[in-house]
Amino acid sequence: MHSDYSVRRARLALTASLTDEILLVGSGYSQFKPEISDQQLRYIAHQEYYYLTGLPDAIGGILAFDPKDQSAGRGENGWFSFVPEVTEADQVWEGRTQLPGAFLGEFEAWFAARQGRRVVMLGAPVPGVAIDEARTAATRSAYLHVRRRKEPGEIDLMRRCASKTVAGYTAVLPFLKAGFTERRIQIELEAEYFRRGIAHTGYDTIVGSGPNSAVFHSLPSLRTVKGGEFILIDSGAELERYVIDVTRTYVAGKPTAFQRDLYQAVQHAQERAVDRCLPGAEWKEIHFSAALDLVAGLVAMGVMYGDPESLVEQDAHLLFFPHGIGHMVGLGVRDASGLEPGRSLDTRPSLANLRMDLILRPGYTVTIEPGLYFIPALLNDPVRREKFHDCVNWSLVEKYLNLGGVRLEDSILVTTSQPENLTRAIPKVM
Ligand SMILES: [Mn+2]
Repeated sequence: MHSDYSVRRARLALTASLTDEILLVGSGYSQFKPEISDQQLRYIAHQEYYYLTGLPDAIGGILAFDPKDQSAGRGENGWFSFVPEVTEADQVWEGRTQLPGAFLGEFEAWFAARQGRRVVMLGAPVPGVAIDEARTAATRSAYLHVRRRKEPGEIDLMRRCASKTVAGYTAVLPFLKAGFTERRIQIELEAEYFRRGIAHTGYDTIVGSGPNSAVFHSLPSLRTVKGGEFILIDSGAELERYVIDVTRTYVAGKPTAFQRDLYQAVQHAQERAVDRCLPGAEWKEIHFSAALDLVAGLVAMGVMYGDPESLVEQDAHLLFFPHGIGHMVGLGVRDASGLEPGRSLDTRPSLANLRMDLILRPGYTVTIEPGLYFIPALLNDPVRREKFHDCVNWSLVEKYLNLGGVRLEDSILVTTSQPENLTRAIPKVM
């Protein structure tokens, strides 16, 4: 992406409104594999650093800002970039080349010359530096808010991720049958991404068949799919650190009436939730409206009993929909979620898994991912069975305890008018 990072840095400097404090943004360190090995885990620069520099592999890099140097015209408007000095070994073993900027070894003197001043720290921690906790928290909150509205270049990258992901899901359709393993499905899906120039998936691909479709982070196993089982795939391609987040649920063969009803309940809730992604919308309301729609679906199916609104008020939806409706996505699969500036955390237990409390605005990219699951760990719990004795058709639940679940997830761009589903073209087949 060709982005003017200096504009982003200037915007942060303005937002942080620092007078005397030093701002440090750490890229973070690489990690060796926890074994006797000279191999390192894939390095992922902290997104708060990457957003300001575009440097994906400045290991240990520090971006520093001194507001006093800004007014004195030193550095690049007060900004200084310290990057690792590439050694011969780095060149020989890793093929690294020297990045522009000052060497990290010069940071100590730079920092010592500013001794005694308060430090605000973003990104990954810079070791050995004491920070002003309150100013750091406030600055991070303001920075997150600045990052939420996506620039055209960021949205363009997400569109390109989506088109590669369409190709992957399309290529895998012939393998969504009895007899193939979850691993084979992953292989066919990801091979298509890689053929199309993708270097990484946006997150570890989830493939869950049968009961595994109700395990949220079920990594692909050697389990062989049986006829009539759900196959849930949660996967998205990554380009230049930008990702989309998509889930589809399929059936190996012909769905039963019950599977179809469950699927349609989720699909209906998802469509309505997407339509609600309008500027000014409250995320919590989108979440609760979706919970209401899902519960209404379960009541219509005879899985739950009672008035949907009252069931949601009692948190009965958490039996079958125990996660949030979605989160921000873009620069990483967990992008700048969190709180609307000035808000404090809503501690209702039913919101424990909702990753943000925000008002939607044009340029925000969010996932909408309702799901309905039969999760034995929750549904076999005697406390829940007692508490919701009259709300649930427990004998029906008993019958479907191994069915798994359905989730449908798309990445949505909030605009000034109707929301745009960036991942609409990824096939939904039921
Ligand atoms: Mn997601």
